[in-house]
Amino acid sequence: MITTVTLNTSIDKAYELSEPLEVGKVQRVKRCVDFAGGKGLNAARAVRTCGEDVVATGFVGGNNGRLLCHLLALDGVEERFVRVRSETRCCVNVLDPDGRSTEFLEPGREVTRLDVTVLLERISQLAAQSKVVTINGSVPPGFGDEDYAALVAAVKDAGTHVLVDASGELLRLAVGMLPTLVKPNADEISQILGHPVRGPEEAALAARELHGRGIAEVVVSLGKDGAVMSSDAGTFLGRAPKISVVNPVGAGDTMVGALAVAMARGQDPASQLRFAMACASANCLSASTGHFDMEDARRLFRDVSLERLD
Ligand code: TA6
Repeated sequence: MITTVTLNTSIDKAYELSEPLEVGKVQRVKRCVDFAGGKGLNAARAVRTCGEDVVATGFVGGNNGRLLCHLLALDGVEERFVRVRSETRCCVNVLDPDGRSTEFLEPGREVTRLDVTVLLERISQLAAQSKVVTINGSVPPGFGDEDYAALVAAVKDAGTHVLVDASGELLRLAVGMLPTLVKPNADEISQILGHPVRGPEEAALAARELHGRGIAEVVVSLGKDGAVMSSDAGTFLGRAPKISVVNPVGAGDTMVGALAVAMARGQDPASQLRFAMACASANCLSASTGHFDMEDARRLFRDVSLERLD
């Protein structure tokens, strides 16, 4: 089983426009679809699509929380959320006719100390039953740095692999806890290291630097330029075939879900990267946020190139 932790869940609203987005104008949305969102739920759907058992946990509350659980049930994902009094947020992804995506991410609503205590207990229980736990995305107000460190520690204490997809101070905190894997993008890892990271070569050096601190696998996603991974097995550059992107939102989250699947299946790091890139690319072919067709992933897998850099 794989558990995904989404502390800041969201009703993700995808707005499809018939005209380009214009600030200051009134624009009618051609098509609007709601998804159970938050990075860990995109990852959970990816795990489910790959055919592995997955449980989603984190915080949900209010009417949005009830809608999110309903949408997640339709996705076939089991949930063990902690119910809180505050309302689950919304995030809006505006899709231009040319495929450009503009996201508006709400901050999330406050959780209480009791909510945090219940969540940490839930994590310990689920981690003991899981091969891999992923911790994805931002945190709501009321969930402090020490709580985040305790969350990573609870998974490690259960002897379970922990994959973290975070940014800014949360990523810095997670790196200090030496998780099994982190998956920053180039901007996120440059923030941690304090210097710019541009392109595959610099990303490889950055990944090696974090790996050298004791993180078993460091994956740096590079968007259309692919992704690099540094591990004890070596450093690899994965490139996906060129595709016509429909909706890129959730591709990074799908990558994390697929990395968790490949790790749970005992695949070696290079195979994990190749599988994850195929799934992330397949995600970009789907109009639905954080969804992909396994047949697309299998077809794309054959064309993902993997180059060993050291
Ligand atoms: O990566 C896409 C996405 O998961 C959106 O679906 C939206 O939920 C957003 O990220 C949430 O990001 P955050 O960093 O606030 O957890």
